[in-house]
Amino acid sequence: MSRLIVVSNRVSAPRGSHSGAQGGLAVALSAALQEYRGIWFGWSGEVTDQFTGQISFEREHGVTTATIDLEPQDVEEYYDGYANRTLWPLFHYRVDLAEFERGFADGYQRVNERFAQTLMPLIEPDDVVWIQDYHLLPLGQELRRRGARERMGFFLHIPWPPRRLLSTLPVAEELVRTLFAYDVIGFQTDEWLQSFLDYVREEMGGHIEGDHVVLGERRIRVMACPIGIDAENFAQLARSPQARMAYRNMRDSAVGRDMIIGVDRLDYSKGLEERFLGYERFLKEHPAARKEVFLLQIAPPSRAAVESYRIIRASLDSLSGRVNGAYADLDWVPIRYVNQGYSRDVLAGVYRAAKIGLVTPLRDGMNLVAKEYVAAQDPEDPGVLILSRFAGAASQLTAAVLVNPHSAEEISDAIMTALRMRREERIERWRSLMDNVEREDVVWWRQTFVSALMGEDQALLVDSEP
Ligand code: GDG
Repeated sequence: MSRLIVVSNRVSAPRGSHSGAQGGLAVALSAALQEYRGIWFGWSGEVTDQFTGQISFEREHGVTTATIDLEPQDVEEYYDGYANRTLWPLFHYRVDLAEFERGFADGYQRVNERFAQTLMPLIEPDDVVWIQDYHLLPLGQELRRRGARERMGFFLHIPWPPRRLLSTLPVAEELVRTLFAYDVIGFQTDEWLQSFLDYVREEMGGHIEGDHVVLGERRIRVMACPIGIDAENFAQLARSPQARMAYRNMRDSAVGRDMIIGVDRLDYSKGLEERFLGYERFLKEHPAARKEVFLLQIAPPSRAAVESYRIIRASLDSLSGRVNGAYADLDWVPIRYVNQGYSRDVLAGVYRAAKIGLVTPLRDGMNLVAKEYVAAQDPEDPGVLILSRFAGAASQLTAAVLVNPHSAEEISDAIMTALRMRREERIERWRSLMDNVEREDVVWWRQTFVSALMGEDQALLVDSEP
């Protein structure tokens, strides 16, 4: 059987499949690596004065991780620079925030070469290589240049921008061309896939043949393969002792009011300002409903080295302060705004205690918080998910109350609709959401992608025909 080599910017060491602290993606990839006796390769998160290419191996719970340290300049140009100041904003439709600097592009290229150079000796014939996300777009090509002939796939976790937007990136075409080194490319949704195809067709003269795209000599498989969560595990987590305690604490502190929950990395793509403004509008338009609710926004800071993240943080501090200043009373604060992270089991209990899950990104590859909120609900008395139309998750979670996150009126109306929704309708919508979250879960995601990568999906399709 082939081994699987997973490559991502950072590696999260597996800490046991039921650990409350571990993220869903780490669980998913660890499970795949256990099954295929694989290696997970990436940056350790550590810096060193001089890049040596020395690999640190660790083995835990049946998974081998292999990590390298980077130089400070690498982190500045590749990670904080090209990945998070150029590609991230541009791919989230924020060309106004995207910084185009040759130094960033050079650093990005250099680190991708460093990844290729250190990874190459670890790859054995028959291995299958699966590369994750926008940090490593050209890695496949760098591996091919060094002689790799194994099957290689790439999965993009974030949106693919529309053609004309991507064209604003200097050397966009060269970057896109590197993707043709892969055998399979996966996107979260059909919308992102179509934008990619549009670019390849219109800007590069490629053409589409069924689920393949052809450019010159290269013919590669493309697919929409939405990522899911470990639904069963998350639903169990929501019933764990830690979660129950968090649930009770939240209920006690709510003193009979309904909680609206938001959980996001502090990122401008998540629509936090728009969410606060929508909620403020609700408070303004519905004075009688004011003290029935409060909004708990959990937003752990991220990418603090990047200026646009410091700006959004300051602006949220002031916006939450303004709303609370205008509406708070002796015994009530409309927004509880918390800038720290919590363990996954506590988070699960908090989701379960919330009457409304408010998920309003302006643009999001998928959004796993929406799925976690659904999985954590009590089937007898579920809460209501309000979800942005511009999250990848909206293409699957159509039974949510869908909103345009740019419209404060729509957010305000949706909160009112959710608060007044009868139990039968909440159960009906939740059942439909949960069916999807359970069916297209994270195991389905990785199996779908990996079988396409191994060229087994055609066989599976034939086998499953009556
Ligand atoms: C990228 C794409 C795509 C958040 N706060 C805490 C915490 N979290 C966890 C959530 C969730 C994860 O972080 C966030 O995942 P998202 O999917 O919402 O967003 P990104 O981080 O932007 O992820 C996204 C994803 O990749 C996967 O492909 O869905 O579109 O942007 O799991 O629960 N976890 C803990 N404490 C917190 O305070 N433990």
